[in-house]
Amino acid sequence: MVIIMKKKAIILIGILIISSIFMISAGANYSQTITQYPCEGVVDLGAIAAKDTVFVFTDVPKNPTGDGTLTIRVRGDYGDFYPGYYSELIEIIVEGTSLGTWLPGQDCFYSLLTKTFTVTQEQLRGWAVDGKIEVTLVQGGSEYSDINDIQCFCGYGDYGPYEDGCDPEVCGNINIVTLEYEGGTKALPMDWIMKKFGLGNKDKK
Ligand SMILES: [Ca+2]
Ligand SMILES: [Ca+2]
Ligand SMILES: [Ca+2]
Repeated sequence: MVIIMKKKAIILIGILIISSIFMISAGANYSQTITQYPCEGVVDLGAIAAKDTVFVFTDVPKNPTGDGTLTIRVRGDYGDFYPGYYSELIEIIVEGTSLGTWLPGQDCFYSLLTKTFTVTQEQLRGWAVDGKIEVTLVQGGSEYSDINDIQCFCGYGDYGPYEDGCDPEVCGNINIVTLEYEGGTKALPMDWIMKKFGLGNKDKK
């Protein structure tokens, strides 16, 4: 009887150690920032030519432990929106789901303009199934593609220098996205633990 009790105690300690290892990995923080240039390769900076930017976040935790944030920082021709006439909105689309549109509200602003979206634990879990989360910034907004008016003139040499002395050719038209959330890459393998330690079928013969 004493031997059996000892064995059970060892098993319990084993489960606790395994659990805590998984709990630690589950609490890891994911934070990655990706920068894209919507006017890269554009020659006529006055033309309506800014391209949609795509951000692929890799090695994302598949088991978010809570909600997360998606932070968008931009500089460019993002000052105005006039329904029916012109749109300098940005639409934020994650894996086919639109988080909405944002009007940064300034053309060629000295500092980066910032907007933070909350993304839910459930959304993150769905998006992260394949280990990566893809974000697209649609220039002008998909609903307003006919009146998209985002140009690339903030890259002209007579603008800037921008914040931190950055050259307009580099920083004039810029999209930066940061994804942050807490999560683990693995789930606690309860089935394996139950089977390994012969727990959970006490009533069965
Ligand atoms: Ca403008
Ligand atoms: Ca995905
Ligand atoms: Ca414009």
